[in-house]
Amino acid sequence: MDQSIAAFLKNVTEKNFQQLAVDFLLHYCTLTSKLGGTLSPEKLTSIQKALQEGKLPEVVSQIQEIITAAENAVLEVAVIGESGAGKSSFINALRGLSHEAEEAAKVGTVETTMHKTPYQHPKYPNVTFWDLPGTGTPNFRPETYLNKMGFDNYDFFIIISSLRFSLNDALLAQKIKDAGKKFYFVRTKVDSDLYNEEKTKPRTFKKEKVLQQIRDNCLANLSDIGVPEPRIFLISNFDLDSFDFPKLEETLLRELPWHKRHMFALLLPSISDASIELKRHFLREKIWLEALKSAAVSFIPCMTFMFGFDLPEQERCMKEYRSYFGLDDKSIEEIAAKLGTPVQDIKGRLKCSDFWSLEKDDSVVGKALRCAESVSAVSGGLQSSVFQASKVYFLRLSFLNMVADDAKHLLNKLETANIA
Ligand SMILES: Nc1nc2c(ncn2[C@@H]2O[C@H](COP(=O)(O)OP(=O)(O)O)[C@@H](O)[C@H]2O)c(=O)[nH]1
Ligand SMILES: [Mg+2]
Repeated sequence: MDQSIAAFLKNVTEKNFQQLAVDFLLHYCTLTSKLGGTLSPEKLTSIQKALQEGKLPEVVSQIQEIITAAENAVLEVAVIGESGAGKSSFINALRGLSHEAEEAAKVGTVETTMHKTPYQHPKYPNVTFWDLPGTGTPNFRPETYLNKMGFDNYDFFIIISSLRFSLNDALLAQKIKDAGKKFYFVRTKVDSDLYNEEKTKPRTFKKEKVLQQIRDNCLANLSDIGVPEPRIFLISNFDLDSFDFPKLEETLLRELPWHKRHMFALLLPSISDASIELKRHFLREKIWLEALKSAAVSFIPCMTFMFGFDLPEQERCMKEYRSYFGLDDKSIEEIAAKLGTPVQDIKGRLKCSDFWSLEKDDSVVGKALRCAESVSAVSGGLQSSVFQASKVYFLRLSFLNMVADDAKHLLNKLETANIA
């Protein structure tokens, strides 16, 4: 049973608002990952204050505002680099697409234009990656480039190179900085560098040493061209989980505005236990905030409403979670093809893929309902709105945990087969 919701209901019933505010903050901190969640420190304080004063309608409206902003967040990412640097590959990786997928950006095509090309995320239409032409094109003018590219629209800039960064990259970075926006240098193809080094110096080859050399060279290169403290991430588009990609993800997440973090966490490809856990954290936070809101609503006279979470809605919810973690039917088909295994074999190993047999499983749905009953009993009997809210909470939570555990299980299988 989730103590936090039961404690919330008990404290509201007993009008123990001081305790309510303390519990809220304590529980929120245990709920979110070390990278924080969707609530800014200011929002946390302001919800806490409303709880302390027993202003439940205000709590409801604040939480609703946060959820709406997180769900509707728009993310526009600019990716700049020369033709061949690995922009298309990087964009496809972030969109969770293989190069052969129909919607994938074409890899290995030589660009000569000065146009920008948008690539929408296949699952999150509010997220767009923009492939921007490199700064090495003959027509490049740092003064006009950013205006031409619609500078203001981007949340941040990724400047990509597979070799050295140019003076024009440095000028661009300065302009981005002057405008108060964030940029990150990404050095691609480190897998190739390692491969080449190992081939040419098999006796003395040391992976860490080569990576350090690449890093030092990039830093020296950027410092030479006037970027004082650059942040540089070494990656391989063929092996995202290795090298600095996880660090890049963390850094971007930390530096995004609070309301955009939920969307960003969802779009990250489920390529490591860490990214799966991060998604679990953000989704758990949302489920909890929604439960808190519903619990608060049920104590506001005239505001109580019945909301259903019937079977079709539960099925939809499960489908949504499967999609977030890359366990939707289409993704499973792709994984099956990679593993050379029939789709049914993979589905048979995933608890989340058969919603209807899950419905009959007492350890899932029955357990959630029993939890909901015991929680709502705390507030002085089975008030139907409280029971409904608790039911939604426990069901969603158990669906989420099931899907996240399945995603980890499948990842482990892919890693064992060495094709993650
Ligand atoms: N070894 C290796 N090759 C890469 C990497 N990223 C891209 N490539 C290859 O580099 C070539 C150019 O990549 P592409 O994504 O089309 O670059 P773009 O022109 O900047 O869009 C293609 O053959 C890619 O397969 C990487 O991280 N490692
Ligand atoms: Mg390209």
